[in-house]
Amino acid sequence: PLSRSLSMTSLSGVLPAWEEDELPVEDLLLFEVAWEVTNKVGGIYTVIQTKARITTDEWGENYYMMGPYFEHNFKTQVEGCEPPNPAIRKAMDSLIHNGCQVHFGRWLIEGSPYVILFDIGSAAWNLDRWKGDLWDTCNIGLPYHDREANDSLILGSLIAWFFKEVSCFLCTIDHLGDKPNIIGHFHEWQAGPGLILARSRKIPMATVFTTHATLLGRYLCAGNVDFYNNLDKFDIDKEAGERQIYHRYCLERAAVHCSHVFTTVSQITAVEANHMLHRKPDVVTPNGLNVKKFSAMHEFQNLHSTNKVRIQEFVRGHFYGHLDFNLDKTLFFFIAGRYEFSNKGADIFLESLSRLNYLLRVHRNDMTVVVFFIMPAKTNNFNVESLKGQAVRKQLWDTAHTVKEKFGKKLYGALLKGQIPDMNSILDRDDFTIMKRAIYATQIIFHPEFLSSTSPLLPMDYEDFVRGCNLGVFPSYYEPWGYTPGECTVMGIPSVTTNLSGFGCFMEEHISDPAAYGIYIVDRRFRAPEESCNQLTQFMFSFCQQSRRQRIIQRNRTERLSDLLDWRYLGRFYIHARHLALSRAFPDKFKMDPMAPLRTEGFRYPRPYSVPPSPSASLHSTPHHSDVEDEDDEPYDEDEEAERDRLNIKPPFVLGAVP
Ligand code: U2F
Ligand code: UDP
Ligand code: G6P
Repeated sequence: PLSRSLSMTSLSGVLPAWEEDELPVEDLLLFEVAWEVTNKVGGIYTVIQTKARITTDEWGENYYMMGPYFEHNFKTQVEGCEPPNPAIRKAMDSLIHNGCQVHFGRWLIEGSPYVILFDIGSAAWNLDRWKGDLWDTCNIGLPYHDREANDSLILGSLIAWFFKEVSCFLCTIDHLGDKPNIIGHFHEWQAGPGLILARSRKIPMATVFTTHATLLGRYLCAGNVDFYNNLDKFDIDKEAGERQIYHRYCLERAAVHCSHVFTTVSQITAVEANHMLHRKPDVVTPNGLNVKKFSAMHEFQNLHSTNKVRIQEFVRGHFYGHLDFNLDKTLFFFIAGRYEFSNKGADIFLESLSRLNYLLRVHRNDMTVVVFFIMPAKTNNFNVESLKGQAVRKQLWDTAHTVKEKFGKKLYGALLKGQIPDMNSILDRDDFTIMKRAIYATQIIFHPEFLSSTSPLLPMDYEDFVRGCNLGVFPSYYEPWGYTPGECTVMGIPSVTTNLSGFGCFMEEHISDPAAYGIYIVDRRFRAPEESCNQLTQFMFSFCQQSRRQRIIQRNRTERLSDLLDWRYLGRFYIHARHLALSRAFPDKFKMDPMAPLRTEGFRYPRPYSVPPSPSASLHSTPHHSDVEDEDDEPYDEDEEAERDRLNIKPPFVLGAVP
């Protein structure tokens, strides 16, 4: 959803150029397999969908995505058509003649990639036989009740069968030994069986397996375990068994070990995979975005402004009757993602907010912070009242009651003694604290659904909402990559991330002074939770102390990092992985220097030109420092700073050297 624009400006000269030998794509067929092709479940959908365009640009008609067929998804997202390639037509026919449904079309997203979708239900009658095959080939048994694992086996069996047919057909038309070679790129354990079966049947193809998280890592972290300090101590077979995921973990581990090239989405997940799956990834393939560049430099600032007005309207309605704060001096923070309370760091966020509240009060800061929790949680039914009336008002009502009771008792006591009580001391500090807390609590808004423009509560699309906010806060504990802060970045919205998230580590590695660019990285690796909370509080507090002008300048800087997250830059890691897989599967035909270093290592974005050398000073260092919130409200033209930053980088970077 981030980008629909086809007119893109070229990438800035800041990023390192990297020449990978071009693959003869006209003599190759690339298949990318994932459960989330045309099927939104979580973050893998974002990967597949945003990457489509650069891949079709490179591969044209020789690129196919494969996944499960669901009627609704097909009807709403795919335009059915005839496969242009006879090998694919033949392979599909072969499955169809054996009673399995396979659908072909163009996925209606940017790049319009071809998709081949397999109807799981139509092939389910083979399940028992295929379970037997899986057992015979690799001794992995799937339990009767695990629907997800059974479905992944059906999909995998169909896909391995399909590959077999394609490769047989290619052999029959091959006269001079010049038949196209096949590359299969499989994502996550649900795509694992296809890879395992294709390899065990010795189908001639190069394979890549990418994992976006490890099963065990996710389970262990969600279970309140000190994960990162004990990576090498877990008895992984036992842990998997105790969590009833032993068979899934076996599928994952087998796919990892069967692939020619194994990749993970971040360095931190690479380390995790080495311990949880016992293979060190060959390549790290970070997640990119399809970045939309506006022709007008300040368009994203204007969008911030217009969407902020919409959020302000919502807040006005939400706090109707008790809106005792100035909306012009109000900042909007938010967290969004799956409702994994501690994995996503909602726990330390809440704690830090209460500390922030304290700091804002003791420093008599006149800013108000309104915080949104956008997380799909269980709801019975929801309407405006359920949020506005029930939850929020009830809490205020309860507090008022408690205080009223206490007040009444004291008043009664005084009257009994024939006195009129001192009104200044009738309520003590604690009473004020509960009242403040209740008022404060009303400034957290929990939105138990993902956003949509048709929602009756906050009718905005997620992208518009993000644009209207001031800061995204994502203090995750378990986060192999984490798309949400990256999405903020390309929209020019500052965000908080951690050094336990793939994204946070990536930014830390490639930016000299991330905070100056609006990327705040909480240390959750080398500090106790208590200290991480304090650090997060400090980040938020400093953010609140910035003037409007400083925020505008910071947004400009944030947006300048977009190129680093663009698939046009990050897609090269996929290119590298495919090349490596070909060189391992077909060493006679595809050569590659096994020692060739990844040429982006050591690259770093320099500190913005206008920021003094000390990082601690960076927050307040802007070309025209101003403490006055409303002074000079027009967007600061930062083109000059951007240009100077670019010119200052000569040469853009030195290979292998960290400045
Ligand atoms: C990784 O994220 P994933 O999307 O793979 O995480 P999963 O837990 O496997 O899938 C998302 C889950 O969220 C649920 C959905 C899935 O179980 O049913 N869900 C939901 O219940 N309601 C919704 O509206 C949306 C989702 C990884 F963890 C990230 O760090 C990476 O960024 C990502 C991409 O590499 O892969
Ligand atoms: N998201 C969304 N609507 C919302 C909130 C979030 O579509 O209201 C999307 C967000 O844009 C991001 C994804 O949900 O692409 C979450 O991905 P992330 O990598 O942060 O976490 P994952 O769910 O993959 O662990
Ligand atoms: C954009 C607009 C400005 C507006 C500002 C608000 O930069 O172009 O006109 O003043 O947003 O920024 P703030 O950080 O206060 O939400």
